[in-house]
Amino acid sequence: SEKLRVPEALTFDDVLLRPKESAIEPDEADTTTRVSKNVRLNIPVLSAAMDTVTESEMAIEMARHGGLGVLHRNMDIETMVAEIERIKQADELIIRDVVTADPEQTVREVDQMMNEAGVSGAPVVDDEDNVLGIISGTDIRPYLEVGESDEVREAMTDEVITAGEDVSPREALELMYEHKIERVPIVDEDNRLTGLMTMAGILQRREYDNAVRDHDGHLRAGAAVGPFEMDRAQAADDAGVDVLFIDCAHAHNANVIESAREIKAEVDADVVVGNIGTREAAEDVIDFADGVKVGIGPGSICTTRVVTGAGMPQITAIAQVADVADQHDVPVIADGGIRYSGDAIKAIAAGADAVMMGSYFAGTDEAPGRVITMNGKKYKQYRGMGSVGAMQSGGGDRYLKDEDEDEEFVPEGVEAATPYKGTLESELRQLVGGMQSGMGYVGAESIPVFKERAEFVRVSSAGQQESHPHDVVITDEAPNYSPD
Ligand code: RVP
Repeated sequence: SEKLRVPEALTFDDVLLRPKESAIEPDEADTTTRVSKNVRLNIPVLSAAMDTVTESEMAIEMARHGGLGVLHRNMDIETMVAEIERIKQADELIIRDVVTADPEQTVREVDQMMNEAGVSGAPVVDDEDNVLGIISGTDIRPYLEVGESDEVREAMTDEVITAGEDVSPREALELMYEHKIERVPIVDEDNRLTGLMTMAGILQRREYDNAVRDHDGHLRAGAAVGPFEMDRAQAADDAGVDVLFIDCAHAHNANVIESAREIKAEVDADVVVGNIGTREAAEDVIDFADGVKVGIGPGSICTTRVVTGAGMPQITAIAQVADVADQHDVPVIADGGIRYSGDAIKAIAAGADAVMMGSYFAGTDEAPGRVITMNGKKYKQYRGMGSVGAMQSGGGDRYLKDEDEDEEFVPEGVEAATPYKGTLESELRQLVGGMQSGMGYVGAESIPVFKERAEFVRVSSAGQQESHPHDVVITDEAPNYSPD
């Protein structure tokens, strides 16, 4: 029958990269890429918009290491705005939320205040924010012994070194070294306090030399919005988000596309549309999308394919979408199903510019939620946004069109646990290192070259068995491999 003349679709385990002549050392492979038309990343990696994966803590750490975190939308709009602001202020050189002291406060009060705020010094200002002095732990200590009810005015250093708004980090550091101080209040022309620069802040920022930042020097941030959530999109955009991700399990839908188009017209941020998994879907969004996201059912916690019978194996899905996206110079993000660094680089070989991952990061310290212990092993919670638990706390419309409270959900995801992994930084090092080695095997010095040069070979199930460790008993855990 005609019906049964069906095309083949492949996924990660069906293919391997064909090794090619190479003069590329893995650590020379350049991993910079684009996630959307106007946003570049230093590593081709995004953390998933899921409530057990990405909140501000994850997003900050992702951006510091060159990738992008996409905030989930199981939070109200105000919370999301606060989260975006937290990311944007994270590595701010000039602290705007300055803890200040009053000259009439007692030394004891200020000591307590600074302890509570977790700072070790504070500018002393009058009612009009004029800087009168600066007080630090060192100034206070002698008073705590003999006169803790003395006023700050007595204890503070009144010859304050301040700087203007336009001071560069280098100039500020020079001032600090020269005067042996650790913080410089920033003032306007009338000597009124507008901010504070600290040595710790400047030095910390230097550590993240691979960070991705916007034009103002703030870390890049992504956020998910429902296809019909114009209010959330506008609020996130006003808060300075760089990339908005239309978050829909099946974006190839006329209403979703129309609404995504309206959102795109209203915001400054780039708009990535997803998820899709076919050539035709790509064609229908490619005229306005700044990026497209691919993945119908590959996610580790996803049951879409078994519940609905629909889906598209991920390597084929990526390749189909990339065929269209390449012609329009629109970046492609491969979302879901990546278990190993090898899968991630295969996704790029199939045509993606970057990969989004959930389970890979859900077990890190930076993911929301706490570590649980089962049978002596440590885990963190990881759940699908289409699971009963996640939908009950707000994510329902990703999988259902109308959110009727009384109706029983038909979940398309499960609630699970994933092994606890430690810091995101070390996970990223393994992930990106493995991807770079893949680029080395193909002889590609950059992602665009790799996409051109990479070829697949088809793997049989015998070949797949051969790929994994076999005929041995693993005695020590590798940092980048765990048997399924
Ligand atoms: P994985 O990296 O395989 O854990 O997959 C993560 C992706 O799975 C997410 O980015 C999202 O596209 C998809 N997802 C999230 N929730 C669900 C679900 O409940 N079905 N699927």
